[in-house]
Amino acid sequence: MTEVKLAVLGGSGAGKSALAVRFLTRRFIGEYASNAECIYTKHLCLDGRQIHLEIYDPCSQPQRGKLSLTDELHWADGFIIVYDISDRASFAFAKALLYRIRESHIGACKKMVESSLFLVGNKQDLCHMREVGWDEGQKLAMDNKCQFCELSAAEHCQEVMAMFTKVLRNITSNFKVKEKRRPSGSKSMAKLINNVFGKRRKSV
Ligand SMILES: Nc1nc2c(ncn2[C@@H]2O[C@H](COP(=O)(O)OP(=O)(O)OP(=O)(O)O)[C@@H](O)[C@H]2O)c(=O)[nH]1
Ligand SMILES: [Mg+2]
Repeated sequence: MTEVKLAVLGGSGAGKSALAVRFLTRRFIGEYASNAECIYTKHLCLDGRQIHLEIYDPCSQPQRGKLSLTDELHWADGFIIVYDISDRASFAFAKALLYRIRESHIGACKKMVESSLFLVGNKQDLCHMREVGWDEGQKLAMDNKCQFCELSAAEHCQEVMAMFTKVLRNITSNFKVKEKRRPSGSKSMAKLINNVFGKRRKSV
């Protein structure tokens, strides 16, 4: 069983919970509790490999102020950074998050970090209220060498499934490279960090 930890980060109201819930249940509910962070867990099979997935969905993140992500950065194997295409402030927040993640991984294998990052422009169905151009999202992703897509958690079930699957595939192929390089040792440290970084858990 491969354990994968994925953090969905972004500004308040960008659609983090909507995306996570869409992937886990294939449903869009409309309103999601935002006063508590949680970790959803799910077992799935990807390319014949059994995966125990944990998705961290934080509660509302202030768009201003100090961006402290130390716990998340240690915990997660990959990140989905979400912004709302109809909210420029959320794009600025996504930019700051990307910068913070990349900066914290200086020294680590760059390619692995880049391939486990996905920038998502959510709420594409609100394109009549668009404040962030597709090309701006694409450029930010290119500058940070991460993957990018625009979609709508509300309307695009298949796109959401495909985006999560792509991230998971990249993360598990990173694991394969790591396994070859370092056969043991990292698991217990990950568990230790996980214990310190205890969160409310939900099974879906
Ligand atoms: N039109 C539209 N609304 C969306 C979409 N995704 C989410 N929303 C709405 O945007 C609002 C915020 O969505 P959430 O998923 O709660 O956003 P969040 O990033 O988890 O917000 P916090 O937990 O408060 O930080 C809700 O009213 C959702 O129904 C989308 O693709 N299209
Ligand atoms: Mg939320």
